[in-house]
Amino acid sequence: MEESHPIRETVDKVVDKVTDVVSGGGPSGEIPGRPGSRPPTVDEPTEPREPLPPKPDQSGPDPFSPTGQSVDVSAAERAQGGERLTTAQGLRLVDTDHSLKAGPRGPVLLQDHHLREKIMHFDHERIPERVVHARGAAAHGVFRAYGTATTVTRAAFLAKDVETPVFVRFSTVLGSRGSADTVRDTRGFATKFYTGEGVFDLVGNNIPVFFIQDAIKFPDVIHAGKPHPDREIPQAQSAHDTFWDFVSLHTEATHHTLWNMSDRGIPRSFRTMEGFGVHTFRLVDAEGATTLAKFHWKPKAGVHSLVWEEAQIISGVDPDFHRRDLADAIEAGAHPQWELGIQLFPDTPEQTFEGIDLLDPTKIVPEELSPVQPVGVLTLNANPVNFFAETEQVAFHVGHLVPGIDVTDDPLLAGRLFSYLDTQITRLGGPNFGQIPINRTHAPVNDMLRDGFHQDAVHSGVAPYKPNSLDGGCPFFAGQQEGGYRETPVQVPAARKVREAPASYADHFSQPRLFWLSLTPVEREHVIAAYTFELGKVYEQAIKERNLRVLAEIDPYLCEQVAQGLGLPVPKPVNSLPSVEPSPALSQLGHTWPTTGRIIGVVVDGGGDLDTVRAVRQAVLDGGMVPLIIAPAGGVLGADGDDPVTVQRTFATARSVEFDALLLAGTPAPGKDAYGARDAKAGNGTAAGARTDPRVLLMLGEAFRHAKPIGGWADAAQALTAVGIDTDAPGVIVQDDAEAVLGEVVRLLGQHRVWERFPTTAAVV
Ligand code: HDE
Repeated sequence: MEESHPIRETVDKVVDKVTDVVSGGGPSGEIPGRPGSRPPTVDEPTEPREPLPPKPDQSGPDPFSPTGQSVDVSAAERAQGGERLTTAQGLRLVDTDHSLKAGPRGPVLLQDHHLREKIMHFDHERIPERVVHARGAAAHGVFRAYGTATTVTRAAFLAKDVETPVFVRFSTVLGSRGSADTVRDTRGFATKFYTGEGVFDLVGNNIPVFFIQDAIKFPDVIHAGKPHPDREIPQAQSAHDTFWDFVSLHTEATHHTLWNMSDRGIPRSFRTMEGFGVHTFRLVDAEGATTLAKFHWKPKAGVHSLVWEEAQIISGVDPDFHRRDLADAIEAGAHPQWELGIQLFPDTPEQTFEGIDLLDPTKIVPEELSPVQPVGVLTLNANPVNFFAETEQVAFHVGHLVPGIDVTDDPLLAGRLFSYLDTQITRLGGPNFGQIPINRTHAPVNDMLRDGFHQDAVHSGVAPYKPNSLDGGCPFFAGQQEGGYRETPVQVPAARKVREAPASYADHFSQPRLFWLSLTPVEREHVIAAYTFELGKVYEQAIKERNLRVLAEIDPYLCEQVAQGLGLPVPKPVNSLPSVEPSPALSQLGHTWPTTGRIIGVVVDGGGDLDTVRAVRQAVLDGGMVPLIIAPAGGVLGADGDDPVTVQRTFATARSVEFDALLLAGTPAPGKDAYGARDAKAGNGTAAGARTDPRVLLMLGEAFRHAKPIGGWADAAQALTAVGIDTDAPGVIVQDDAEAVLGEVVRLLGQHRVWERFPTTAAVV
């Protein structure tokens, strides 16, 4: 479905003006990844021209004033202007490559104001990265409400067919800004809705529970997860002593940790992640009646994860895997979509549902007990124009609420309500971060807040206080009818001041067991492998043993298998295993999903039947997927004909992990660079008798191990046999008819992986 972003039209018009110089058409039908909106020339350009517009798939923050007033310029017009290089003050410059010197070999002069300004600005280009969630990627989009939530909330943006612009930022939690995307970690899923009633931020994660039940422990859990403070290793991962020390001493972390060790900790892409608001919120309808609710984002593409070996290879081969995937998908027109859903619970004084404490953020409510009811659809349809201005400077806050949505007394949420404003003071340099374009509300602002660093608004009037007479008493309060926000007058039980948690918070193991039992055998194998890997990286024996004791409280088989991998004795559980009902909805397997935006690698040799390759390539594009041609060398194939085929990857640059499925147009002979000194992946590739390029064999072996569909035609069977893959193995399709092969491969892709390739041990079945 094609959704249009509000300022997309303007950008499109600007782009139209330069279509005569832009090679190719729009984004669809093209291979994503073109770096600019106009291809470069080989020679350094010599003719002055206006700055280039953004690419057609990109869009900046909507044009609103610092006080939420609409501004009648396009985002493109708010970028740099003029065709000549200037200083920050607009002074035109004749040179920026040489400092002002007393002679060509003389000392640099202090009077060089241009050098001084240029270096001063550069010296201050960086701002502190987020203390958590530093690594992220974002996109613009639109949220369209179904109207199904109006029975429980008066939030105007949830009324039928209302369209609200949004900006969504995905992130990892532990790593620094430059860390790899595919590490095992929780992912952030933060959405800024620019509603007509003010900004609403839904700042969630891809895991529905959290490590701790009280915000006061947040610095502790993060200190434990971050790299060790002495050597600053390891980066962006939990496989180290301090993390496992913490989670085994605070067993409330067991549920979240188990999710991290499951496939949810290594998503295939942001597009295939669920999102969760985690806390219980309070919805308020037009009459003031309240309902408790949990928010869920359901990806239309289905929940899909990497396998661990893939994740590790990608960390080296393409550390930007997730951000590239998101940007490429949007550029290719495969706009990712999620449905927003809510689970609803009666707002009773106990704030529990079926015995589950709704204020405990380490607990879920299984969908089988309370279904997720869809309330609208989110479509991401534009990439940011500038990463720093938008993705880096966006500031989310759980306290950005709109009428109809209120918070509850979850103590973790309370800490967050303080934290998200506080952190921006350091990160974005003062209290006016709400005026940075990406953070600007689309609702008029009249707040009586004044001055401060980076004040962009020019406030008029002399009486920013209330009541006043000098400014005519303005601004006035809003009654509820005018959209005034009123906190729900919830009854607070009479109590003593204590530093204590409610008794129900002491149950740390029933829901981890519920999650474990809800997984399919192959998903459980992955959990066992993840614990064994991570605890295997722990140095201290005592910490490993303590974590095995935690696993004993979840499941004996899980504990025994991990203990076996660690070479340690199996502890007995202290408590009897809780009896719980599994929730099949928690498994990622067993469904079929759309394949839009999936990536298919097509391995070709230099010669061969190009017409078939062209036809397959077109069929992949027509199916909304991305074909990447992998050949012995770069450039184009069939350059002398009318329809040359551009090569996207070579045997030297390609690695199986980039592709969701592989197609083999025959068996390519060793390329000219297929020898170890040039490309170690090739090993001794040109050894006498080698008939297939060894890099292709490596790709096939990995794709097979990672349970990806593999198809082939012509003499493809030869390469498969050379690497020891049975052509009758599950998910291996070799036939003469290439398009039939593609059809079957795409069908298998709909199930995400060829799961039959992962036989499981009998005991977990
Ligand atoms: Fe955050 N968290 N958090 N968090 N969080 C931040 O805010 C914090 C928690 C989440 O893309 C920070 O602007 C505390 C739960 C996301 O910009 C900071 C506590 C959940 C993002 C902060 C939590 C989240 C953040 C760092 C415990 C899921 C990235 C920079 C009480 C429901 C947003 C910033 C983005 C970011 C504090 C727990 C999600 C320091 C104190 C639970 C997705 O304010």
